[in-house]
This record gives sequence, structure tokens and C-alpha cells, in this order.
Amino acid sequence: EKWPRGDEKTWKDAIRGVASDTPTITKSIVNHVQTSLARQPHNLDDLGAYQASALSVRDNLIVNWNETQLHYTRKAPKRAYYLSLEFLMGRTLDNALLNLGLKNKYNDSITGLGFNLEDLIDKERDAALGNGGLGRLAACYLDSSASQELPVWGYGLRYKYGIFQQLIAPDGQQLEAPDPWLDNQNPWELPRLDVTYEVRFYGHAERTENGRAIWSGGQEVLAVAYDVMIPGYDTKNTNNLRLWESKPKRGFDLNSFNAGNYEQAVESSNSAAAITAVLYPNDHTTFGKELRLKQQYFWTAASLADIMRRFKNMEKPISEFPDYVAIQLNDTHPTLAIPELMRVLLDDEELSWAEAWQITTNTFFFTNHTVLPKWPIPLMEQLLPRHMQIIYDIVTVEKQFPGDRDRLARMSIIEEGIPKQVRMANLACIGSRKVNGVAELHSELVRTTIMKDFVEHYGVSKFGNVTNGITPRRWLDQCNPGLSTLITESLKIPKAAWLKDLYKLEGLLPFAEKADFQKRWAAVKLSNKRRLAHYVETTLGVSVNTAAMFDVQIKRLHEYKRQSLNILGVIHRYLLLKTLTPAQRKKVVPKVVFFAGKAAPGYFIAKLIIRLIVNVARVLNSDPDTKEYLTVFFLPDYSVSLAEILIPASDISQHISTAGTEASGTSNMKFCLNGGLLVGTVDGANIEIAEEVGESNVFFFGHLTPAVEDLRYQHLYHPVPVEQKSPALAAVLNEVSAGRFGDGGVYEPLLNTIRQHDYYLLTDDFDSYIRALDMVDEAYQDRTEWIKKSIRTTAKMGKFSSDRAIQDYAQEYWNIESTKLENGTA
Ligand code: TH1
Repeated sequence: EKWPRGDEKTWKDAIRGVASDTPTITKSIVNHVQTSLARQPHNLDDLGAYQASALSVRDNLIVNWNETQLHYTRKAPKRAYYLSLEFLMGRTLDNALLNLGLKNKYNDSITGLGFNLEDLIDKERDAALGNGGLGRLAACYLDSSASQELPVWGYGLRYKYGIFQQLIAPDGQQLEAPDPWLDNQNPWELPRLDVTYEVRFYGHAERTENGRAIWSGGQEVLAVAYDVMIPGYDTKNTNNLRLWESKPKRGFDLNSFNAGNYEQAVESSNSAAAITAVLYPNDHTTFGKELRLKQQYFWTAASLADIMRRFKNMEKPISEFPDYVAIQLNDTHPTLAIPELMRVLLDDEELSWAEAWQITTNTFFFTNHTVLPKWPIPLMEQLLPRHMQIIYDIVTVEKQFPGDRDRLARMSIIEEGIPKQVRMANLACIGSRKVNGVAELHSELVRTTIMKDFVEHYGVSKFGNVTNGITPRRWLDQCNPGLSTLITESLKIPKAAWLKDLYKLEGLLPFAEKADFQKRWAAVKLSNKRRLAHYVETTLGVSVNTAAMFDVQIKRLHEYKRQSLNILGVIHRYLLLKTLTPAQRKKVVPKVVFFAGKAAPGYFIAKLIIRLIVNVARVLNSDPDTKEYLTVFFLPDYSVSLAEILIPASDISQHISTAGTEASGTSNMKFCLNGGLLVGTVDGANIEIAEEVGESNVFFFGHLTPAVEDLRYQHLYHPVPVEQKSPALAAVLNEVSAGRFGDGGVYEPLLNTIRQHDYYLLTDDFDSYIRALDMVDEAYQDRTEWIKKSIRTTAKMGKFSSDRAIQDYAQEYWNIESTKLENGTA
């Protein structure tokens, strides 16, 4: 390659700084190449060019960030804090460029320097500090908070290793490797080595007087702040996500060091660093692991100390804390913040119990995303002795619930048993101002089942719903620029107008009837399918038929999400294809089925489902009779970035959880926003999507939530063999057993979950699932009608903007207001 890449004069002018017409951005990038990276232009590779560009973009963010924080400090509005153990941010460069409105300018400069912006964007590693929907929701909410100029900060942990990297062995098994996302340096974070707090574990809590106690001894660990800048879209407001890293308090434990015990000293320093070493890769389930509880306390204690310090800087009476601070608990994971705030108010601020409890219960808000984790009391007592005292005090002082003994037992924070356990959801509910679920159906289930007794006690107004949302900046403008451009041109309003008020997409409805628009709409979809095909070709080395229907299911591997139903349906379709003559096959809609998703490393059945998918793919993709009509791909290492390629390319996506098990789902919204149709069960946010787009544009199937309990009961006490319930499914299971997709014996444990208790109702839903897929085929045959459905679907997605969700939280929960940074306010 010649020196320099790109235009020699551009580089030389920028380096010398002589030419007055060198764009500022070019100068800034070149300056970072020379000074921050200490590299020469002549050997700069894509990674270096990415880093220099990122540092240059970051300079813009830092200025806005600083001004925003100063503005918030001066205005002193009430602030909201979003406590989440997961923030699944994905990549930042492209998003920052779009939010800053600088993408075209950077594109020009980077091109001038001989690089391709899209290639540089591809060099960034995902920040994958989350498992799935819950973590990505937190990331969308940060984008919407900043975009609406709301004073909201996120608080989380800076894991050294995010969600593991998934590899697929030739036999189809999932393998896990660490995700060293920080290895290349992370330009998007600012270490705040001066912002630190000490966090204590273990030791003794001695009650003194007036309900106070002294907690001492044990282990002390330091929390160090790292700040991630969160740019709003089309505004200067830039919010903050503060992530904590753990480190030993003095580098080494000096006592053991002096006593000549070097090894023990190093060990204790390791144990401090271990707290934020790795994200727990379990979606939904994390059973009594001590380190997980340590993470939860470490993070809530540091965050609360930081929030308290910021509040105290305002010099307001402590009783006004809830007038300036709202704290949202993202699921039960940060519930320890409740006893921790009580501890600070009682032991440090020396308030009475009543005052402390009044403040606490007016500060917290609790979002429930699922069913109920617990912690064993012996572990809690050892690790957090003072908090256990406070929890017992809450039980005795606060909650003298009336009613019979069963009801009291259900509502108690303490669950009897061996060992006794702390029910985090009950504690979160009792200690919060309001509780919400994440979709209408889910919030109704919260009110009528898991929190029924609390609804009767506190009244229903404490229990609300905020249906989840997604940010249209990342999930349309960024991931689908072709569609974004088409929409803007057609609506004849500025892009920012509809991206900030997604209901404006309704303006697309009349275009659904216009042949020319339909053509352009279809052309965008096709080019997105080609982009995905190109990705598959370069990563898996196989070609993909872009004329086929693209059918996508991408989410964590879970029995309740029923990827098993999908793959068994694929086998059914395959068996059917095999019975057809070549002439008959030609009438079938060709289909490519994509799967992606990670299984928790210890979740045996979920890993078996992956193995089955991979082996079905192997057989189908090489069958000359059928491969033109049906192929299957399992794309390894699902991530936010991969979702950004898959979602815009989908014709249909699958959201097929057993009714009543998926609290909301959020990818369903992303697919529909990008004009993909949906096949799904009557569950989570699918229901509200259908309400918006009309049932004729959604392919529903399966039993409804109220039937699920009864069916499970029947499975246990009046089982009917699969052969009778669904001969089609029985035939599929037999083929798998017989070894058509590799050693059948391997799959027996999976097949037995279906043959035996079938907790997730595959045998009940299989036939109606197949019928729904037939309807999908039928609808797809009439391509014009399909495109109309696709356009109408996008047009009706306004409700699912995370801007709407955040407005709801801001008004109905946090009581905070927009605090806009005007040009030159700071
Ligand atoms: C998910 C829910 O399963 C999903 O339906 C919902 O759309 C999403 O949250 C956002 O609300 C959950 N993820 C987790 C992860 C953990 C624990 C509980 C849940 S619920 C670790």
C-alpha cells in the first residue's frame, strides 16, 4: 500500500496545519493519530483509524457532557437514577455520530484520509454488559432520557468480561470463551480515579441506641467510577452512565503484608478485583451465589453513596431527599439499595426509623420483569449483618399485614424453610413508592398473581404498567439507513421530527397503497437481506438465497421461549417437502430460517436445543431435494451488532413463548419497526403490537394464558400420549430419536421434556403453530398484500418508542422534568 492511504496532500495539510481549508474534523482525527495513539500515518490500519476517529468524536461528547452536568448542577432539578446490573450498549461510534448529527462530516473526512467509515465502525467491539432484553432495555432508556433532555443517570457495574463469546463446535455444541472487550482500550469511558467509595462486607453489626448500629470489621473494597457519555439525539444534552469497578482498598492488605504473609495479601486483593470481573451469564436465574450477592451490594452501596453525596452538595434538609432523587430498581437485582438507604439514614444520618422509612419508601420505584428470586438468610447474615438486622426490623416494625396465616406467610419478606430465604421482590415492593410490570398482560399478572396480596393491602394505584419501548435511533435510523431515508423522503418532514415523535410514522399509511412506494419499500428489504446474506457468506462460508422468505428467531435460548417449537416445526416442513414431487415443491414458498442466541453455560436443555438446530441445519442445507426450499442457519455469538444486521432483513420473526411467560419481549418491536411481520403467541407485548397494527397483520397461534395452568395440571394427572395429541409432532420426535439428525440418543433428555411433563406446552400448541406458519406462507404468496402489511406495521409502531416509555416513567413515577441545555447555557 502506498503512503499515505488516501490523498497525500490531505494528510500533509492536516499534519502541518497550514491549509486553511482542511476540515476541523480531519485535523482532529490526524491529531489523535499523532498524539493520542503516537502512530504514523503510513502504517495506520483500520483499527488505528477507528481509534483516532472515536477519540475525535469523544472530544465532542466530553464538551457536551461537561456542559450538561454543570447545567444540571446549577439548575438542581429532581434527578432520576436507573439502577441496572446490565447495560447492553452495543457499539457507540455510529450511534454517537448520528445523535450528534456529524455522520456525514466524519464520513467525508474519513474518506479523505483513505478509509471507509463503515469498515471503521466494524472495528469496534460491542459493550456487551448484559444478557438480553433487560440489559438492552436499560440502554434504550438511557438514549431516550438523554434525547428528551431528562436529568437521568444510569448506575451499573464495569465488568471486565461481558457476556461470554459463543463458539459452536462442529458437533453443534455451544462452547464459551471470555469476552475481553476492554483489551483494545475503550475510548467511550472516562476513568474517574478520584471518585471512589469504600464498601464493607462481612464483619459485625452491634446495635447501639435508638435503633442504630455500628457495623465494623470484615472486608473493605474500593469502588472506582468510570463514566460513559450518553449523547441525546438532536440535542446537546449528554447524560452519564456511571459504572463501578472494584479494587482492593490499599492495593494490598497491609496487615497481612507486614506479618510476612505475602500470598494472603495478594489473595485478598484478588478477591476485591473479582467482584466486577464478570457478568453472570444467567438470564432470569441466578441461584444463591455469594459473588453475585457481593456484586449486588457493592454496586448499590457505591451508587447510593454517590447519589447521597450529590444530594448533600445541594445543602437541602435530608427530609427533602425524595424531592430531588428518584431511584428506579431494574428488577430485584438492586433491592439491597432499600436496606442500604435505611442503614445510611439510621446509622450515619441518625434519623429515626419513621423518618428514614418515609424517605426510603418515597425514593424507590420497582420494575418487575419476571418471577421472584430469593437469597438464603445464612449467606445474607454473614455478608451483610447490618442489612439483615434492618430487614428483620422492616418485617417487625413496618409490615403488620392483616389477614390469615397463609396470607401473612405469602406476604412476608422472609420465607420459612431450610434455610430461610429473603424474598427480594416482596422487599422491593414494600420499600418502593410504586411497582410496575413491563407490558399490559404482565402488569395484570403482577397485580392478580404474584403481588395479589400486596394489591389488596396497599390498593391498586401502587401497581402500574409501563410497556417497554425501543429507541428508534438505533433500531431504525442506525441499523436500517435505507428505510430511514425512504421514510424521511416520503413523509416530507425532517428526519429528527419522526425520530423524536414516532407516532408520525402513521403518515406512511397512505403510502401503503402506492405502487411506486411499495417497490421502493421492497427494494430496501431486499438490500437488507443481501447485507445479511453477505454477513453469512463471510462468517459461515455458505451462500444464502435472498429470494426466499427470511424467518428469524433471535433471543436467549430458553425452554419458555420455545426455540424447540421452531426447530421441530422446521423438521415438520422438511419431512413434508421430502414427500412432494419436484413439481409440487416448486409451489412451496422458499424459506431461510435464522436462529441466534446464547444459552447459559450451565443450562443443559438449552444447549441441547442449539445442538439440535445446528444438526438439523447440517442435514437440510446439504439435501439436494430440499435445500432450494428450506435452509437453516444458526449464527454464532449473537450480539447487539448482529441484531442490527438481522432485524432489518427479516420478513417474519418468531415470538412464540408459552402464553404468560414472556413478560414483554422487545425484539418483537424492533422487527415490526423495520417492517417485519410477526408470528407469535398471545403473550407479552405481542398483544399490544397486535392492538396497534391490527390482528390481520399479526399471525397469532396457541393457547391463551388462562389455559396454561389447567393444561399443565392435565399433563401431570391425565397425560395423553403425543401420538394422540399431535401425530405430526410425534412423527417429528420419532425422526429425531431415530437419528436422522445425528445420534438420536443425544437428544433424549430434550425429547423427554416434551413427551413427559411438557411444561411449556409444545404438544398443545404444535398443530396451531404449523397452521399459523401455513397462513404466513399463504400471505407471502401475494407479495403486494404482504408489502402493504409490512408498511402498515411500521406505520403503527409509534407507541413502542422508548421515548414514550421514558415519558411515562418521568411523569407518572419519577416526577422529573426536562432540563434542556440551550446553546451557551452553561
Ligand atoms: C426480560 C424478560 O424476559 C423480557 O420479556 C423483557 O422484555 C425484558 O426483560 C425487558 O423487560 C428479563 N430479563 C431478565 C434477566 C435477568 C433476570 C430477570 C429478567 S426478565 C437476569
